[in-house]
Amino acid sequence: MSSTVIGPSCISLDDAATDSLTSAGREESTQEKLALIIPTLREAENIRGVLDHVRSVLDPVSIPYEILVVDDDSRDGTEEIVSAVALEDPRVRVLVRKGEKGVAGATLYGWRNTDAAILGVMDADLQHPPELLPALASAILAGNDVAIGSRYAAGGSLGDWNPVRKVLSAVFLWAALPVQRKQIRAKDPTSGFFFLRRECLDQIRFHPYGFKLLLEILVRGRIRSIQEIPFTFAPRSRGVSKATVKVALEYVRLLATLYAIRLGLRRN
Ligand SMILES: Nc1nc2c(ncn2[C@@H]2O[C@H](COP(=O)(O)OP(=O)(O)OP(=O)(O)O)[C@@H](O)[C@H]2O)c(=O)[nH]1
Ligand SMILES: [Mg+2]
Repeated sequence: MSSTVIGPSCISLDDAATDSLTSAGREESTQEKLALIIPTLREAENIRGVLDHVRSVLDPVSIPYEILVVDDDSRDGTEEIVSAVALEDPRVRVLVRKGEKGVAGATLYGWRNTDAAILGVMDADLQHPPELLPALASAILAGNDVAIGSRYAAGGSLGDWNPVRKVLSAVFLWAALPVQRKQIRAKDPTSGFFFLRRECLDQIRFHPYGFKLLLEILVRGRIRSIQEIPFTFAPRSRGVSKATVKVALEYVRLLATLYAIRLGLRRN
């Protein structure tokens, strides 16, 4: 199934405005269904492989699931490839956003368009190993609110990143430390590979800035427990990186917003 949307600038999962969810759909969210979002921007070379890989590891897990590819109007064939897979497998859907960019917004948009109680996100370029998905799902089913694929937990690693990117990542991490609540402080709060319970996001309007949605969830979500599961960040499978200076600046903007909220200088 394919659909096209234009989204808002501040996003909550409770807004009735743009969703395709019905009230009946919301009632079903008590089921332990899992929805995995894969945000894409020009990932035509990777998307078929990641969909096949993800389904092969989730199929043996005894939990109903769906995969939503949220594509920001790539026009490189990504939409067509996912639509073809969706014809064979109704658990796969593609949503195309027009006139919007950004991983955080795309992820929130996907979560708004599913009735699943367990929500997840992973990259399309196989840098996040699909083999970790069952462990992330199990961590939520075991009672944790958030399960993080963690590059900084013991046993995890950034892989073959160049030294500049490693230093930048460490600075990002350090800058995010004080804004997190002491009880809920993750080793890898900027990971893009995580699962959580939908109820943790109730009544919160998120800022869809850049790539680091997890940090805002940790700071502002209704979270009592997290589990981090280590992994090694793999090299990009194919295609071109979308991690640009603009994305780094979006992170600074998000941090400034979160600090202002924590210090009581703004409400949202
Ligand atoms: N929908 C959507 N997806 C995006 C956007 N920017 C990046 N993505 C996707 O988000 C994921 C992460 O982007 P990457 O370019 O892989 O970023 P990265 O992993 O930090 O950088 P590399 O290590 O160079 O790959 C990929 O699946 C991208 O296709 C965007 O604006 N919209
Ligand atoms: Mg990548």
